[in-house]
Amino acid sequence: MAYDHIKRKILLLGDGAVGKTSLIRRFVVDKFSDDYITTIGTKVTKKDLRIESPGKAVDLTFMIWDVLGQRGYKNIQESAFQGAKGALLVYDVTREETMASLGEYWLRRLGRVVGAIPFLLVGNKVDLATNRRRVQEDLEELSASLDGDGLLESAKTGENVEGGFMLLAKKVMADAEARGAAEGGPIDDDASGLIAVTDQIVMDFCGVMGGQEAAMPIVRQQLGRAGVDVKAPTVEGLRLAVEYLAETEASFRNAEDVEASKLKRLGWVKELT
Ligand code: G3D
Ligand code: MG
Repeated sequence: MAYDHIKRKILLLGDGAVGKTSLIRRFVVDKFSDDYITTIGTKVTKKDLRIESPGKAVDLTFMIWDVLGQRGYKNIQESAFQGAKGALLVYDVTREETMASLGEYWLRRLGRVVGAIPFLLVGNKVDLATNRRRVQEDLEELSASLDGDGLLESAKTGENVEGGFMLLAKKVMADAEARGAAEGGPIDDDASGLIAVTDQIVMDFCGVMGGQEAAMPIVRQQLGRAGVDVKAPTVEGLRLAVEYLAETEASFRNAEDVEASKLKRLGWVKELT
C-alpha cells in the first residue's frame, strides 16, 4: 500500500464570535465551552488525520490556524494567510452580516495573499436556527455566488464538524494532485520552500557526518552529481541528491539507519508537492 505523510496549513476565517475557536475545539478535543475567550492574534492547533482511499493511505497533519476575526487587523491576518493550503470560511447562521462578510471581506483578502486555494463555507450555530430550511437555502445561495461547497454545522452539538474538516482535507489533497498533474509532475515553483528543504537535508546529513567540515565536501559532490542548483533546487534534483547521499552513507552506517534517513528526507521533499 502506498503510504504518505504530509503536513498542511489551513485557516479558519470569519468575523468575530462566529464560532471559529469553538469549531477547532470541537474537532480537536471534542469539547464545547460557553466561555468566550477572544482569540488574541493567532493560535495554531495541530491535528493528525488519516485519509484512506483504495490502495492508498495518507497521514495528513493539519496545522489549523485560528485567525482573529476582528476586522482591521490587516497585517496580522494577511501574514497568517501565508502558506495556507485551505480555509474554512465560517459565518454565524443567526447573524446575516457575518455571512455577507465572507465574500466581501474574507475571501477577497485571502485571494489577494494566497490566490485561489480550496475552501469550504461553514454556516455555524445551526443548533440555534429556528427555520432550518431557510438557513439551508441561504447557504446554497452563498455557495452558488462564491462558487464553493457549503455545510451547516454546530460546534455546540458537534453536528458536521468533523465532516467539514474532512471534506476540506479531501479538497486540499485533490488540489495538490491537480496542481501536480497540471504541471506534469510535482510542483517545483516554490523556490523558497525547496531551498528550505535543501537546507534541512544538508543539515541532517551534516548531523550524520558529525559536522559541516566532514560533510560539505560530500554534499558538494553529491548535489553536483544530482544536478542540484542551490539557487534553484528542483524536486527531482533533490530526490536524486537524497538517493546519492544515502549511497555514500551506506559505506559507514547500517542499512536500516541509512534507509530511515533517506525516507525522512524524501518526506520533506514530498511535503512540498
Ligand atoms: P470565534 O472564535 O469565531 O470568535 P467562538 O468564536 O468560538 O469564540 O464562539 C463565540 C460564541 O459563540 C461563544 O459564546 C461560543 O460558545 C458560541 N458558539 C460557538 N459555536 C456555537 C454553536 O455551534 N452553537 C451555539 N449555540 N453557540 C456557539 P459566548 O456566549 O461565550 O460568546
Ligand atoms: Mg476565536
